[in-house]
Amino acid sequence: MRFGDLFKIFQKGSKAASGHKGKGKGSAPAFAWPPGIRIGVFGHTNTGKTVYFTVLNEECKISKKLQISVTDNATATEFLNNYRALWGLGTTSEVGTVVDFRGEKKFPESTATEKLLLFNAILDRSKKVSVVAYDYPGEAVSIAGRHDLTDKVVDFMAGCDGILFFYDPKIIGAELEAQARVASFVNILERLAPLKARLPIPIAVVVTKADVLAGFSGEEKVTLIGPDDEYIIAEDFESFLETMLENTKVAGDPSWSGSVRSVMVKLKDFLRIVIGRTLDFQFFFVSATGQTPEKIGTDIGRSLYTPPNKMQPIGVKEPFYWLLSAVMRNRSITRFRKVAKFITTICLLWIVLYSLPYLLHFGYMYSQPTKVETNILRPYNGNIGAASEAERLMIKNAYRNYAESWLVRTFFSEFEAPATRFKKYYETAHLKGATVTLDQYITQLTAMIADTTQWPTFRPSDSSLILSSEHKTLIAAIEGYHAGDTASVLYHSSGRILACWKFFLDAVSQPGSDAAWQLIHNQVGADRKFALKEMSEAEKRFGDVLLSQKAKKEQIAEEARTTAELGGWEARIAKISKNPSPDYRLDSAVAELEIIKGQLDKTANAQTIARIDAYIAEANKWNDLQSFHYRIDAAPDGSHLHVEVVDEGKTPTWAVQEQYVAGYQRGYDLKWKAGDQVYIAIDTGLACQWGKNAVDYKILDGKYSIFKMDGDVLFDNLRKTVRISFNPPLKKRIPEIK
Ligand SMILES: Nc1nc2c(ncn2[C@@H]2O[C@H](COP(=O)(O)OP(=O)(O)OP(=O)(O)O)[C@@H](O)[C@H]2O)c(=O)[nH]1
Ligand SMILES: [Mg+2]
Repeated sequence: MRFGDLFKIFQKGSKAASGHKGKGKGSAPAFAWPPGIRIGVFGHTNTGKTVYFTVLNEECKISKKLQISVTDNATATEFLNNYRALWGLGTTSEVGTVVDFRGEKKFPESTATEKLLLFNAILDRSKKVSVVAYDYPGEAVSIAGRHDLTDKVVDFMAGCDGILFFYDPKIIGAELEAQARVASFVNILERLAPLKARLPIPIAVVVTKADVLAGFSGEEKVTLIGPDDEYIIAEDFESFLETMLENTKVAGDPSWSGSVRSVMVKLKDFLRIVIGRTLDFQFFFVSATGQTPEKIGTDIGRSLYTPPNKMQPIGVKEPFYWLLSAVMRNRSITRFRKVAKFITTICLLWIVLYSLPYLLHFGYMYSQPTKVETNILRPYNGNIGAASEAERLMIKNAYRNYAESWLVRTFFSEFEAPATRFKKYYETAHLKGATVTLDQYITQLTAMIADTTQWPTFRPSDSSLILSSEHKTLIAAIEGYHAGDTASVLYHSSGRILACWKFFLDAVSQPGSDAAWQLIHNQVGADRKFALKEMSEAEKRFGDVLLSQKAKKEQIAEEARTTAELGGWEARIAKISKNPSPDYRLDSAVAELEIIKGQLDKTANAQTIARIDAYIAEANKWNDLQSFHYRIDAAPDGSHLHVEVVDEGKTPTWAVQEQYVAGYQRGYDLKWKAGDQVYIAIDTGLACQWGKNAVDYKILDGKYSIFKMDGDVLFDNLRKTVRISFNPPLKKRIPEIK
């Protein structure tokens, strides 16, 4: 089969697949028709329908191409009666016997009632189909007047799988009648496919009684449109006519050519409707009798003929065979198209279903958490520490919703773990900063406990314990963590530290008691037993130092003894010098030395008084503005600082437009006096307003705030540390009693 042929088949198939819904379309059908391939023979009265069906049945008994076997009694009886009449076989029935004998040959009477013809047809000995055909009085389709059966016949035709239009060439001379017949068939076609829509079913013109046409010579004239000319059906009527007449079969025989032309000209209104609207079209010339019957008289409206002596049907099977083949081809193509459509739908459905999760995930869900995160953190330069609690929770929830969504868990599980990590990060982001800060407080407290000179002062006179402002601030800060969520690690850790601190204070206020130290020992041991896992390194060190202090306590007792032996005030002076706390050395120590000075004998202890005075003078210098030189040893990458010293309670103006960076060897200067506060602003990006609206601030307060600048300065929100060192070191500038 050539590619072109294949294309044609598809075009034909597509016609059948689309549009034709004749049977039972819309409202409930007015007439019920048996199932099977419905073949309509549309023919006016006397066109030879009844004779055709009879001869067809007879012909197909012995044919290989098309076999017909009648399936119901009524049809069999109808065929048999007409057959006997046409072939001139009579019957006589006596009791028990039926005998054939030669009878009068005659054509059947004009059909008076409808007859449903049911039979099975076998095409090419392989394809078996049940066929429903219909014989009826031709008047029913006449345009001239209404007939009882008109609606029924029209209904049958409208639901047909294929139609044969029977045309009687004998009426060619009757111009009006010929036109009326064409018009009534065009009516039917309009019902099948209104306007210019493609005709959904195969249609053929069957010129019956072709034996009366000049030049009709036999089988080779039966089918007009040869396989090579089929394309012309898709063109227009003029081209069609021209091609048909040029056809060698026709052209070779002038009288036949004339007959074909006159038939086609009469049918032009019909052909104009059909040509160009279908590829399933054919034109047949058939004769049921072969020879032209002899006229024997006239009846109302028609001449009477007698069938020829020998019935030699020509081309009777062809139209039926062609029509059934076309219907079946269309059916299989329709089936194929249905399967193709089904597969296409399944494929599309699969594509949509398969890509839907991807579209949803990558087109929408995937970007949701990062969008929320970016939008919230943009104003803070990406610093979560600067975001509020609600904002942090919003980001956390966005990641949680993403990670826990059904879609991600089902189809994109590899994204679940990273999203969960982000969620966890934002869950504890605030805690991380807090943990770092708490650890710093713990480390400071550990340093105080480690250094006995920083212990709270115990006054044996009234057994009172004096806590420095540093002690108080630090403990208050740690107490701040022992609030809120009682299940948090911070709550637990601060709780343990505070408990130990209480025991430590008891121990300090009972210098001679081992029991108090034993309690500390027990407490630290218990904490480690139950909570070692959640202890930070800082807390562990805190415990270590507390435990070691029991041993130190012995040492202190020893020192105390030695001091007592050395004599009162010298020992007190020595103790003062040992205390490294700037607050103590610059304030409390001065007050204490004044007291000692008052107790000393001016002449006997003149030298000592001079030493004390020198010390006090040095200490007092801190109350005046002094210059300090410092360097920034380390700071977060790309960051710079702004530093402003203000009087207590004042706010910085950030008027100095300078940026201080880590590693600048020449260092920086500032002027400071006791009570001043130091504001340090840190900027991490390029945007800089000389300290205004900085990424984070550190305010150093307290009377000797400058000492807080010496060493690590933690920026709480940023959770980054800046290391600053003074030159000369601040501790070296604290006066000593020489
Ligand atoms: N020349 C010729 N005449 C035929 C042929 N077949 C039928 N006729 C004539 O046409 C007449 C009508 O044939 P029918 O088969 O009864 O026609 P019909 O279409 O059934 O007519 P209604 O039943 O009235 O609708 C016959 O009586 C014959 O005279 C044929 O093959 N050749
Ligand atoms: Mg009839």
